[in-house]
Order: sequence, then C-alpha cells, then structure tokens
Amino acid sequence: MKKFISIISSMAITATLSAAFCTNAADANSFKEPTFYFKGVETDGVEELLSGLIYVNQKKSSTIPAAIYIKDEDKVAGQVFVKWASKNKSLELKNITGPVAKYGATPYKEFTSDDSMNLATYTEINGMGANYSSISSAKPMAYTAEKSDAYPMACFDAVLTKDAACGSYSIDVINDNTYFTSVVCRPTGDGKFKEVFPAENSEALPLNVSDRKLGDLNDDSRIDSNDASNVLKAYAKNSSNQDSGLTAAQTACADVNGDGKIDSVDASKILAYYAYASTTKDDDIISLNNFIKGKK
Ligand SMILES: [Ca+2]
Ligand SMILES: [Ca+2]
Repeated sequence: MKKFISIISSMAITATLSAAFCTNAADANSFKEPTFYFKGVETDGVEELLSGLIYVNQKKSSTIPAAIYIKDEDKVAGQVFVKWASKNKSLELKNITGPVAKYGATPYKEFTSDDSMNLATYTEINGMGANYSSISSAKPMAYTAEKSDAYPMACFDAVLTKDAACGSYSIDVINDNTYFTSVVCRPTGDGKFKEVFPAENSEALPLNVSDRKLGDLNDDSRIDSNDASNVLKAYAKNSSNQDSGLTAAQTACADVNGDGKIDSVDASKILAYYAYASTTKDDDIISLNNFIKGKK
C-alpha cells in the first residue's frame, strides 16, 4: 500500500512538472524575437535624416561610420551570431571593431573588451560578422545597461569607392548559406533552448548618396523655391507613372526626410526651410536636416 501511494504521488509530481513545462513552452513561443538594426554616425557630409536614412554628400565625405545593434526585449539571447553585408561593391565595409573603444562598453556584461567577442570581415561577400558566444550559456547573457541596445555589438566604416555612383545603397543583415545570422535563446532557463534566424525581421541601413547638399536639386548651393518646385514636378510625374525626370544625384537629394518617397512633404519642408533661412541671420542658420528634425 505504501508503495502504491508513492507511485500515485510521483505521478502527481510528474503531472505538475509537465503542466509547468507546457506553460514555459508557451512562453517560449510568445517571446519577441530579437532583431538587429544599424545606425550611421554623423560627420561632415554624413547626415542621419528624420527616418534614420543616411544621406551622404560625397563631395565632403566618402566614409560613413556605422554600428550594429541588437534589440532583445525579452532578454533571451544566450549566443548571438550576426552577419551583415553591402551588396553594392561601390560601398565597401571596412575597419570592424568592438564597441568598447568608441562607446565605452559592450551590450553584454560577459564581454568587457573589444577582443572578447569574435569579429570578422568577409571580403568575398563585402560583409562582416560579430559573434557573442558565452561558453557557459545555460542562461541568457546579462545586459551591461538597462537595454540590449544601450551599446552597439560592433562598429565599422562603410566606405564609398572613388567611382561610386550617386543613388541608393543599403547595408543588410544577411542569412545566406554559411553567412547566417542566428540567436540562440534560452527563454525557459531549464536547459531547453531555441534558435531563431532574425535576418528578415531586422532593419537594413538605407543610404542615399549624392554629389550635392541635401535638398539642393539644381546644385546652385541654395535651397529655395526652385528646388521645391523641382520636387513637385518629379512627384507629379511619378504619380502619373512617368519618369521623374530627375538624375540619380537629384533623386538622392530630393527625399529630404528620408522616408523613401519624393513627394509634397519634401517640397513643403524645403519651402518652410527657405522661409526660415530667408528670415534668419546667416551665422544662425542650421542645416535643412536639423531644421526638419526640429533642432534649433
Ligand atoms: Ca538649389
Ligand atoms: Ca520624402
């Protein structure tokens, strides 16, 4: 009889454990998948527009400092393998470093120096990779600050070659063959883990490259109603399925808020800026981009 009771109670324990496991498994499936994104760093000739798009005036600069970040709201990452590339060979990825020297720390406490994660450059695909892999990863890596993206995972330069054409470029998180991006997650803490491949949900870094100032479509060094009217003409043509009539350099500089569209919003921003600049002392005039971003 004693033995019977003992079997019953062990069955009850088993039932309780499997119920607990099911709850955890459901949580594991409902977590927010980690994603990656980039930020460009502003320098002379390199501007981050309102949308996050990077505008490059290639007369002033051909080097765009950039960094890649992980967004991991559920704190599930035990190991991170991220790879990114520029498909256009006229935008070369170079000079990868960890974030410590530039930003003071890494996203994860387990990594304290720029040598403590694996960083790689893959010239054959014009790509790069960072690997945060803790040897004992029975639990998620701990953040250095409050959020996973308080510090970048890696820093690098995107460099335009001398013959780079004006136009749109992009740096993408990739998941091709051996160049895979994955995050090994440990959401339950019970030794079970899950691997996800967040390349498709991650945000690319779009860049527009031109040989002139943002918004200066006719390249006369002034941003005024002529530029606004050129934007409106292009918008009207695009709306009726005609060629915009703009060159690649003009197209790149016409999308002044960087949302991927050339439309009346861009024209009205240019006109508002023209009005502002006409009534402001020369020394006090801020850039069109800062004006659009509301910095005064
Ligand atoms: Ca102009
Ligand atoms: Ca726009």
